[in-house]
Parts: sequence; structure tokens; C-alpha cells
Amino acid sequence: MRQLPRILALGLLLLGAFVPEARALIGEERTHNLYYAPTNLTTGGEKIDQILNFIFWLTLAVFVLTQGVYIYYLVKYRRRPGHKAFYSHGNNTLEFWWTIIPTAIFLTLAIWGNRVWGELTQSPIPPDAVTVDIVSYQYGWDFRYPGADGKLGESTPTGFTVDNKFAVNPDDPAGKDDFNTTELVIPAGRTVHVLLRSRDVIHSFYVPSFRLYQDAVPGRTIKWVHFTVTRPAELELACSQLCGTGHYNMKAKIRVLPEAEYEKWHAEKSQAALAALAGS
Ligand SMILES: [Cu+2]
Repeated sequence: MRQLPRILALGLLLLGAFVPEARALIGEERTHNLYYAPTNLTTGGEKIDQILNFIFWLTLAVFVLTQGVYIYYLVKYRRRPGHKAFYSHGNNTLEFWWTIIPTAIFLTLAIWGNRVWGELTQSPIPPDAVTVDIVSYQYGWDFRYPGADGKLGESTPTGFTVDNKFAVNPDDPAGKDDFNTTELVIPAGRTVHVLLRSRDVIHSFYVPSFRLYQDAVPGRTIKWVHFTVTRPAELELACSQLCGTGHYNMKAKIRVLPEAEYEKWHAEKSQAALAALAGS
């Protein structure tokens, strides 16, 4: 009986291979591009897709080329009566080129990838960006937003407690109107800057539709992740580092709203935070 969940999961997978309706039970169907990744939703994600697509076509070309040459010679030098085997000692010119060309290709990919990473993470963050403080833990996510003042209260990468789950400085006035949520709500068309922390072990902020993958490391605040989502969407944030027994269930909702709707949501939330403060 302990095997039952596994048997069920395997049955679902097999069913999914043949019955399209059953695929919905497993997850979102991914048929949008070469890698079966979900549709890209960020401005920066296009650059990541360019690299992935280039690698795909390059790999395909190399595969066809090498296998073609291999099969050609396999047939050409097959065993036949009257043809003697010839022993080759190698060819230095060929050795040279098939070392130089792959080296150049790998260097190009490394430099290109590094540049894109730099562009996406080191580019200046616009002043009107929405900042969200994200704290990961075994097994969930907490989100903290600045209130009406647009400023998050001071926090530290360590010092989390049961009562202070964002490790904030309680004396910082900027933090008085901040509010928390358990879902990530962000506007479309405006830059979002996320601060990533972890309360316990390494977790990972992974949103395939954003082409974004960044670890949250205990004792650090990761400050370089920022992105702009192109249109409203309902997505899921899933932890992508095996962080313990509850890892499979470490997820949170992501709601990307039209900007006006986001503004309304934010105003309501910060007013409620202020009202709670006045009441206490
Ligand atoms: Cu995790």
C-alpha cells in the first residue's frame, strides 16, 4: 500500500502520454517553444531564449554533421572483398581544427551568457520599481511590501524569530506601514525588484515563465534580481532547491496584475496595515 502514490503517479504519467485531458492533471502543458518551456513573460527572458534556441540549433547541426560523417565512412569503408584495411596514425591538421572550433564555440557561449547575465542583473533598477522582500523557509514563502511611503523597513539577513519573521528592525519608522502577504502580487509593465533571503537552508526562487532562477542563501540578502513582466498572468512560484521533505510543496501563488489593479490592491493593503497600526 505504501507504493500506491507512486503507482498512481506513474499511471497518470502514462495516461498523460496518450490522453490530452489527463495532462492537465499533471501540470501546464508546455508546447510553446523548442524546450517545451512555458511562454516567456519578461522582457529579459527573450535574451535567455535566444541563447537557448541558439544552443538547440547548434547542437542539432553538430549532431547531424557528426552522425552524417560517421555513417558515411561506416558505409564507405565497410568490409568488402578486395579492399584491405588501412591503419591511420591521425591527422594533425584535423586535430587542430576540431580542437579550435569547439573551443571558440564554448568561449562564445560563455562570454555571451555572461554578458546577458550581467545585463539582466547589473543594469540599473528604475526608481519607480516595485520592491518586494521575499523570505523563503522550510516550506513556504513570505512576502513583505513597503507601505504608502514606498520604503521597506530596515531588515537583516539573519535574526529571524517566530515573532519577527522578516528580521526587521522594529524601531525603524519606515517599516511601520509595511505589510505582508503569502502570495506574490506584482504589476505588469513595471520593473519588480525582489530581495531574496532564507530563514533556514538554501532555497531557490524559480519562475520558468520569467526565465528566472536564483538561489536564496541563508545569511545573505540577494539584491540583484529584477525583472519586468510583459502582461498579466496567474503563475506559481516553486522552490527549486531540494530543501527537505516538504520541498515538493514549497510554492506560492504569483499574480501579475494590470498596473491600475495592482495600485488599487497595494493601496488597500497599505491602508489596512495603517489602520491596524492605529488600532493597536
Ligand atoms: Cu525550498
